[in-house]
Amino acid sequence: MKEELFEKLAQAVIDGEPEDAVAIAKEALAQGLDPLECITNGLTKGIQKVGELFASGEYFLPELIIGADAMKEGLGVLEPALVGDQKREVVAHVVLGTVEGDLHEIGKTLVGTMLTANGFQVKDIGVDQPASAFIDAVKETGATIIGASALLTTTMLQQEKLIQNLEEAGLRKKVKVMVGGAPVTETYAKKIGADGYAEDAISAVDLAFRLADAPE
Ligand code: B1M
Repeated sequence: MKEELFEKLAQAVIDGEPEDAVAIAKEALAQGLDPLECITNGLTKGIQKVGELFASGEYFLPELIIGADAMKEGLGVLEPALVGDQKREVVAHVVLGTVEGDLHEIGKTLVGTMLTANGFQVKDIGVDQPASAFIDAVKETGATIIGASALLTTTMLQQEKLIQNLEEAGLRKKVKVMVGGAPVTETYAKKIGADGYAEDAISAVDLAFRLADAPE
């Protein structure tokens, strides 16, 4: 039953059916399924398949867009269940965004939701954000962690630029930088001088706790 609902969620994304994604996500929650499992084993599996079909030339940009829409609508139902309404002390302030030239928002937003659910105060500055926007947000919020997401091999170079600009602004020692996104690797993160790399939203939370030097 559980597996069947995960498959239906994935299929709604593959078919680009936002209404189905919403209805199935609601049904899954009503049945008491874990929202994170629904995201990772359902919606994410679906969007990965959409990515594969796009890469192999079977899907084109419109399918990519409607698949992402279906995923976002499903997340709209599941993410609030993830965060809950628990009140607790702020672990650390985080500025989170997708780097300049990059419009991919789903993974970044999921990382933000998971951080929020775990007690971080997250300022999500959105997608296609230049280094200066991250720096302005750090100055505004006093954040001690920056999270920079990149989904394209071309835009991951902006993560390095961000670190260089932080140095130039005299902020590098005050702020830890975590990087992530599909093409990013641990090796690349080390090469550009980031403080950490996380493969997915769950490990991003573990990493943020380490960077904040706080107990989980
Ligand atoms: Co785009 N796209 N896309 N796309 N897209 C990819 C990334 C691609 C791999 C597809 C493919 O060819 N198989 C490919 C990149 C190739 C490359 O550079 N190597 C690609 C391409 C080529 C493009 C365009 C150039 C297509 C075109 O126009 N011809 C274009 C670029 C636009 C731009 O950004 N300037 C483009 C556009 C789009 C859409 C706008 C249509 C849409 C995004 C919609 C949106 O976000 N609102 C889209 C989508 C949906 C994808 C795929 C299919 C799915 C991305 C996604 O949402 N995944 C993607 C294929 C793929 O990744 N398999 C693809 C689900 C999400 C939960 O996972 O984002 O990986 P992900 O995030 C994960 C981890 O990476 C990690 O945690 C998340 C949760 O587990 N993570 C972090 C992410 N950020 C993190 C930050 C952290 C830590 C962890 O710390 C700060």
